[in-house]
Amino acid sequence: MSTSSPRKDPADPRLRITVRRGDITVQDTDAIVNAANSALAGGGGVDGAIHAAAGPELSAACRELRRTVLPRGLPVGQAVATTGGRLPARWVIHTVGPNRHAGQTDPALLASCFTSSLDVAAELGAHSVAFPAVSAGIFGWDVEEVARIAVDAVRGWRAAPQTGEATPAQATPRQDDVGIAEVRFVLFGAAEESAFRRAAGE
Ligand code: AR6
Repeated sequence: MSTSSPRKDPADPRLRITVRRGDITVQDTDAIVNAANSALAGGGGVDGAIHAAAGPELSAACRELRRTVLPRGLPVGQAVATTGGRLPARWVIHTVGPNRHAGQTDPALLASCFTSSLDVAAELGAHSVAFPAVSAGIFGWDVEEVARIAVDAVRGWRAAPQTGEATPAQATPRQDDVGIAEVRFVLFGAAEESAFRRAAGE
C-alpha cells in the first residue's frame, strides 16, 4: 500500500513536499536519491535495492565516477548524479549520510545531504525528486531526527541552483528555470512514514 498527501510548502509555493510509504526503486520521479557509501560501491539497505533494480549500468557509472572525478570517494554530506539504469527514474543522485556509529553526529552534515542532492537535481533539470530516510538505517540515526532535519533542509532550500560549483554528473545537465516542483519522501516502514508525516506537519 502506498499513500500520498501533497501539500504546498509554505516556504516555497512552487515546491510541494509529499510523504509516501513504499519502495523508492519504483518511484516515477525524475530522480531518486540513494543513501550511498563514500566508495559508491553499493551495499545493503536502500543502496542495495537501488543497485539491484537499476542493473549493471548503475555500478558501471559509479565506477567511472570513482575512476575520474571522485578518486577519493564522495564525501559525507555531498551528492553526485548517475544514470538511473533500468529504474523508472532517469537519474540516481547518490549522497552519503553521516554514520552515527562512526561518531558522525552533526545535524548539518545530514541536512547537507538533502540540500546538496537538491542542488544536483536542479542542475540536471529534474522536476521531481524522491528521498529515502538517509542515515536512518545502517548509519544509525533516529528516524524522528532524520525526518525533522530532512523536512527543514528541504524547506530551507531555494530552487535556484548554486553557481560556481561544478557537480560531476554522467547525465548531461539541462538548465531550465522550471525548478523542482515535488520533493517526495518515500519510507519503507510505518514508523518512518509517521515520523515524516509529523515532521511535514500533516
Ligand atoms: N525504499 C525506501 N526506503 C528503503 C528501502 C527502499 N527500497 N530500503 C531500505 N529503505 P539504509 P543509511 C530505508 O540503511 O542508514 C548501505 O550499505 C530503510 O528502512 O539504506 O544511510 C550503504 O552502502 C531506512 O529507513 O541507509 C551505506 O554503507 C532508510 O532506507 C549505508 O548502508 C535508510 O537506511 C547507508 O546507511
